[in-house]
Amino acid sequence: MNDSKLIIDGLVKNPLGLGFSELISFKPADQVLDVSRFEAKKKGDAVTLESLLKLAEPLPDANYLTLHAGRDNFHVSIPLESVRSEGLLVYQLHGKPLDVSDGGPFRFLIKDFAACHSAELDDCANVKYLDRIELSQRKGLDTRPLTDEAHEALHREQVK
Ligand SMILES: Nc1nc2c(c(=O)[nH]1)N[C@H]1C(S)=C(S)[C@@H](COP(=O)(O)O)O[C@H]1N2
Ligand SMILES: [Mo]
Repeated sequence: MNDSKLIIDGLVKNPLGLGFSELISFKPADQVLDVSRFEAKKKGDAVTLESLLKLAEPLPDANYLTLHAGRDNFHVSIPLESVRSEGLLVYQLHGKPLDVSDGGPFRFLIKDFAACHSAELDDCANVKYLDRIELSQRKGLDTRPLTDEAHEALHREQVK
């Protein structure tokens, strides 16, 4: 049994904790099957960020969305408006919760992401082991590497 919950909190009307069983019962229009069509190397099925936000109801002063991965202390903060229609939450592969080896149980994915280190919505913002989405007025924690050296080191660390 996988009972991990994804928390959505901060500047929202309805703070949420959602698990596999809730996500799998989202309606078909909110489901995005087979994310490999956006980028061949990513895999699994997702729900749209928009469907999560519809439930959580961000407050008017929520300007930033911060993606937290406690597992390896990785965090990314991006302007909410830029990611609203682009964000996906990957949560299953072949009908089972997404494995940690694939960045699960929850993995954020931007449909049209830029190359690492080239824009706000870059591959580095595709946060694995996501456990919390936090809405805030100002930019939140962002631990994406700033230099090419630090970025290369992070990528080396991630090679399985
Ligand atoms: N939790 C977590 N998510 C992460 C990272 C990380 O170090 N930890 N690295 C990021 C970076 S720098 C990149 S380029 C992508 C790589 O995704 P991939 O493993 O699917 O290629 O994951 C991003 N998500
Ligand atoms: Mo990256």
